[in-house]
Amino acid sequence: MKKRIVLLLTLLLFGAFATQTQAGYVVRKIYETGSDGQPLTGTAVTNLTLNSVFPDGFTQTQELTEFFDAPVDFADNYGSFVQGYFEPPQTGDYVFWIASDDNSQLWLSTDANPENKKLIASVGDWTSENEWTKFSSQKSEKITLERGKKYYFEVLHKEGTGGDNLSVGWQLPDGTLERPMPAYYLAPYFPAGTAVSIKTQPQDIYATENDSVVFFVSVDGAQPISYQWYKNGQPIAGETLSYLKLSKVQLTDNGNTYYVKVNNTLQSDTATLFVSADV
Ligand SMILES: [Ca+2]
Ligand SMILES: [Ca+2]
Repeated sequence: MKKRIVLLLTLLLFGAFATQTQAGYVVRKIYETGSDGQPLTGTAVTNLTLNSVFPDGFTQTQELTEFFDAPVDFADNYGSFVQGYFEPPQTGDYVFWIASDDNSQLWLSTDANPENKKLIASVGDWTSENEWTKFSSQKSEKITLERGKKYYFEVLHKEGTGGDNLSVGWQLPDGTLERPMPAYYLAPYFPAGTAVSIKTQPQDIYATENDSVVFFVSVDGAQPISYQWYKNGQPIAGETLSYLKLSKVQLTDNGNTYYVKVNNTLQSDTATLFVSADV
């Protein structure tokens, strides 16, 4: 198992993402100033949400790429707010975790509609970065999600002083723990009516046989957004997420080409999978 993790990390670092730093993303809105023009003090989420600067008066934004893991020790006396969608890779029961300094809340909708969101996990104090098990409240109940559907979420976070961090992770139905969660499962929130455009194109991947790889596309625009991946010009049955995971690629896959059609009209660049022997 350890060897596989090292292989995967090596692949992530030197293979799949060697030519790009972005693998899906969400936007974190930062609120540094309250309605009185003073620093936004306090450690409670309500110090953010009950201030009239919320939600439109943010002072800067950050893109969380690669992982759902915000910069550590970014500042003091600020709030942060992330809206987006999870795209589950499997149908079944998921468990979510949130870790943060200071307080935070993770809200998840039963579908793509923000109105159906419910609080599923929270931090009422503080944790270290990626410290997932300090409080029982950090862990959600089991939640059944369907592959191919999008689930709206919100993360609310408030930093007072001292250390600060924020991250979200999950366990897949097959038991795989991804804490924090890779960003290719995430799509950013855009208001209804926002036109669809490709922000990051699929990139060539250089793999070794038996590696698992992920092609992905980052698309801006209002949901619902649909995807269909193609291999060597032919649609791949069931591959209708914003990312395409290929398990255990083989030498016979070397040279295969992949692209994705977004909303059945917008075609991405074509990326090539290169597979070399495991010597
Ligand atoms: Ca701080
Ligand atoms: Ca703190």
